Amino acid sequence: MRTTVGIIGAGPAGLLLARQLHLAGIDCVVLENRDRAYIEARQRAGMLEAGTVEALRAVGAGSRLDAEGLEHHGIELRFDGTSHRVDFRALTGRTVTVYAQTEIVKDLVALQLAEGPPLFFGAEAVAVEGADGGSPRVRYRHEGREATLECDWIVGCDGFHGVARSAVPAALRTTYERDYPFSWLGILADVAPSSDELVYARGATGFALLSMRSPTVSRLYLQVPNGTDPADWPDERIWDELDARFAAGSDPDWTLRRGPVTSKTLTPMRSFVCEPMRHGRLLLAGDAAHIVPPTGAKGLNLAVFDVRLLGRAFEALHRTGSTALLDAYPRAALRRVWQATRFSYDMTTMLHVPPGESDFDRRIELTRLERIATSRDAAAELAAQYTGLPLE
Ligand code: RFL
Ligand code: PHB
Repeated sequence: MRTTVGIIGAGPAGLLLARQLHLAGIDCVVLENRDRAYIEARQRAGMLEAGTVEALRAVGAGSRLDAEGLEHHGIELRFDGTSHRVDFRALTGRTVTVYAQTEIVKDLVALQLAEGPPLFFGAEAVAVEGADGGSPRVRYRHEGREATLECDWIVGCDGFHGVARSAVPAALRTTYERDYPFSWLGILADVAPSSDELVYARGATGFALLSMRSPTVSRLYLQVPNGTDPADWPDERIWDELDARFAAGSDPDWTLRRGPVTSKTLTPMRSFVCEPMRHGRLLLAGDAAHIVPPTGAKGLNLAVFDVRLLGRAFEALHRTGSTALLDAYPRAALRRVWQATRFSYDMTTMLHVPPGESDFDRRIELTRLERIATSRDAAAELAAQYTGLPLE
């Protein structure tokens, strides 16, 4: 098989890129090692920057998002017995939208299966070869057979555990990494969200986040030790701990609504950046090149930002023959990646309680939160980062 752009991975990055290329008249093929049901059910992100919403609309994937997405004008920070609202609209003029990653994937898969380009499920890329020459190729396994996809360009959108990154020779690759001494236990519950906006809480015993998927489904997260077995957390224990961490908002009437828990997952927290994001005719995008802890709600938004740059770069190449934008891609993408990495790190360290935290460290983190709660300048910086920095 032969194509212009071979895309590995049908997560949000690979699917959106395929759609952009298809609309620009550039042919491509997407290889995805899982099946459709699996990728459409994988519970992950929920909070979209305005630029992400625009990118989805621009490729014709905005109709359900516009009908069902929940526009949010701010978030609430709770710590030290008080609640503070960060008003994004007042501080930046921008808003964010709650719309689940599962729904974005469903919308993009439906479009691609209806209109093309080819999307192969159960197609596992095993190696990227020839990236530094003129004829790169992906070797993959599909329906029990080994096959080769010959390409002009390859884009690795295969997530953190994919194979594309390893095709950048180790001697040319630098990785920056930080693990955190805690994980998130995430639940979905069939109950109306207890707040109209997201609540990020630093309780005495750790972090908790109240988010949502719809007016009838809540998404909640709880900081737990690394290696926690979700089976050790029966529903009652989760609700009691969430209650304790969300307690003590300024509103005495606030209560956490409980309901049937329909899913429980554990997510370790990691910061990871791989440089460069290009090797010859191989480009990396999304989680294949970088991971942020989810506290800043940036992972999916960064993946979308990467492929917006790539979409424009391939379009320019197609129209004018110039690779200038492709050449500029790694630097442009990494500038934003590092901003988001710093922001996610700050949100994570400020809101979590690491094991053995000293009194001094606790006071420092509370002081950072208090500054955001009392200074328009400090709140505006959080709001600018959370709602998304401008495209350039
Ligand atoms: P994905 O979504 O991991 O997709 C990669 C795809 O590649 C496939 N694949 C392969 N295919 C073929 N051959 C191979 N060898 C392959 N190896 C892998 C995989 O099956 C998969 O389909 O990467 P992509 O597209 O870069 O998208 C990134 C996002 O998924 C991720 O950054 C976000 O989910 C992160 N994230 C959040 N991001 C936000 O912007 N806002 C949020 O609110 C937010 N919340 C979250 C999150 C991630 C979380 N978890 C579970 C890590 C909350 C959580 C709990
Ligand atoms: C989510 O709704 O899953 C979500 C929202 C905000 C975050 C992380 C996850 O920071």
